[in-house]
Amino acid sequence: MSTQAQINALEKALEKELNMCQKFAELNDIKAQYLGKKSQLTDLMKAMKDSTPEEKRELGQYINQAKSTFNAMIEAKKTALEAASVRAKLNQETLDLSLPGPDYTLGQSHVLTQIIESIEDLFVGMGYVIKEGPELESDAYNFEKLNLPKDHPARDMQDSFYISKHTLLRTHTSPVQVRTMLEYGGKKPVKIICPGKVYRRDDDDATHSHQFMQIEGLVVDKNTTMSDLKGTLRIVAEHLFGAQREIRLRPSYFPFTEPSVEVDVTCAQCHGAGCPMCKHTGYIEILGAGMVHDAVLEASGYDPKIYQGFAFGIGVERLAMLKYGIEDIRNFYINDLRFLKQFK
Ligand code: FA5
Repeated sequence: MSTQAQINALEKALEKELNMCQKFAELNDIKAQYLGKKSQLTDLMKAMKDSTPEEKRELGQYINQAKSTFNAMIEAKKTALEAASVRAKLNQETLDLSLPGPDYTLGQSHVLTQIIESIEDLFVGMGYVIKEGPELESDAYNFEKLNLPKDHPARDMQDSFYISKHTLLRTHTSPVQVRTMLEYGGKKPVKIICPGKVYRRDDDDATHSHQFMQIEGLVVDKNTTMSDLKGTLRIVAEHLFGAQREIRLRPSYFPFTEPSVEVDVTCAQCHGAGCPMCKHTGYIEILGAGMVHDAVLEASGYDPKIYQGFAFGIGVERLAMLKYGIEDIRNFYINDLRFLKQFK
């Protein structure tokens, strides 16, 4: 049989085998059988060695042509097998779009975060800048520069957790007043609020916690007056509680403000009649405030003859309790989802 005839026969045989082949593994065997070292095509190549140069050229051409034809046939089969396998997989994985999806629960911010964000929005809208300060604070910033020298009796108002002789967990957010005024270098006006955690050695009860949150506010400028403070506090109270809840300013004492006031809002529980939640006073205290003391302005680089300021420190938990009528401050910290989910 001529070489050409043998090649034709091989091609037919290959075609037949490929038609029957259903698996990739079989395809590899077929390739070895028709194109490998022990294939008939290789035998034909070897047999060429006894031919004349003329015949060699002609036979070589046939054989090379056959090689690329066989390769192309095998590759085509490979592509067809791959496509069939993808089709089969897709058929298996069809989605049933009518099935209900998994039941995800959408979380929400903690109620205290919601209150803080709402107050931040209010103040940013009035041109205030939001500042932060460290929770681990120096005695100098927490007390001394706020007109509370060492051994001053008013330090007893805020029992503290000392970490070392000069370092404590801040008892209020007021040190951020000092930090900001020093940062501004006594030259430009200040208009900031500062939310954050504070710590005191208070005994925990329905309205006191050893760790709670405050929002400090500070405005320093020329011609700042007590009526600016009062107007600002009224805006805060109306923003949170609406116009119908009463606020009252009580004269008070803070070493870092003069004059000083404490601001109370009518109790959410009894609306002013008196109940255990408000200790039968009808009001709950929400913040301390006042005009920044000259000594504090001076210690922070501001000349009190040119600049005046007002400041306030809001208790965030107390605000939330008043807003939503929550009876016990400890509810905020115990992570009971039944409680937290109410504030979506
Ligand atoms: C202060 O902390 C002052 N730094 C506030 C201030 C700032 C006055 C600027 C003047 C100028 P006071 O100790 O009253 O003040 O605390 C402020 C508010 O924090 C209180 O009105 C109350 O709402 C809240 N608060 C105080 N102690 C606790 C506590 N143990 N648990 C929860 N909230 C508290």
